[in-house]
Amino acid sequence: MNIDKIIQGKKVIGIAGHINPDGDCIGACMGLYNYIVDNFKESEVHVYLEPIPNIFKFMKHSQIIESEMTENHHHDLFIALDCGDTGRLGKFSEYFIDAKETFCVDHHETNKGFADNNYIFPKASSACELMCELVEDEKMTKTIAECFYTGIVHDTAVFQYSCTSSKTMNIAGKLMDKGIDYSKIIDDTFYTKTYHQNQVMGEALVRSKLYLDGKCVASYIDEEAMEKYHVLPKHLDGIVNQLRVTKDVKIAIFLYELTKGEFKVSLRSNCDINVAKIAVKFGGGGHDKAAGFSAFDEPNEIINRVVCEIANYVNNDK
Ligand SMILES: [Mn+2]
Repeated sequence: MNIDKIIQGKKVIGIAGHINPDGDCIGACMGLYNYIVDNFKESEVHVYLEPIPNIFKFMKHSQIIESEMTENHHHDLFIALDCGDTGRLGKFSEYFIDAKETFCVDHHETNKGFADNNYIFPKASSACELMCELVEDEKMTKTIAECFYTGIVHDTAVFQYSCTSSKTMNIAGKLMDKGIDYSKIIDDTFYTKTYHQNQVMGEALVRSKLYLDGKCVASYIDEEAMEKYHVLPKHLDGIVNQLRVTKDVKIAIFLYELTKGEFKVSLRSNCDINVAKIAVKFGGGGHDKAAGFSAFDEPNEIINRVVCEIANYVNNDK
């Protein structure tokens, strides 16, 4: 499949990613935006995303992102990136439903192919890896490569997760050949944390508890702790990954209070247990090694319910 054929001749194009946008979804949206404005000058393009973290604002033209539906746009083509279903588009699903033609590029196992045309490969590391397959290599500028590289780095946790394939590495190598400052992208967007972010991570680690004979670890950060350390939910990236690398732990659970009383639950697996299946049981979704859902309850109640569910799997796992 070639994305040029899908874009060709479309006057008004909308691009959107999932709610709580991460590096992969932002990188895919901005890489595609830059690709279209460079090569399809007759098209008008809009990118719709909730406000993005400052670390991703280095991506060229990220200031054009529209976070509100101020005007009633009608699109000839609407492209959903890194979204498993229309619900993940949040309010922008209205634009998707209204569009003349739709296209979806995604790597979520739970994606049933909700667009007119779909490019869905659950084995791909990231939506950005799939975008690299869809665009024409000679039209890939350094600017576009920076966006897609950022997405791959974030969804693989710097080529660490098992979703990283030799294909991922080859694509990343091609992006490096475009002259991007890859170590700066990795440091500035992935590893660098503020003092307060490090402190709240410390708090989450101190609070963490082991379950199921040490095969499972869980922790949470509520509003009170976020206030104490002057951080917001979007500043808690990386905590669940640190929990995950606890020795002998197979599954890590991390909760944070998204809005009053509502917790976002992140699950990470180090083994054959598919956490997407567990997340789906609680109304969420994701990938086999990284998944999540939202729940309204006391954090310890939620943890107990998830641990009970995991117990069914842990005993059968090698
Ligand atoms: Mn992704």
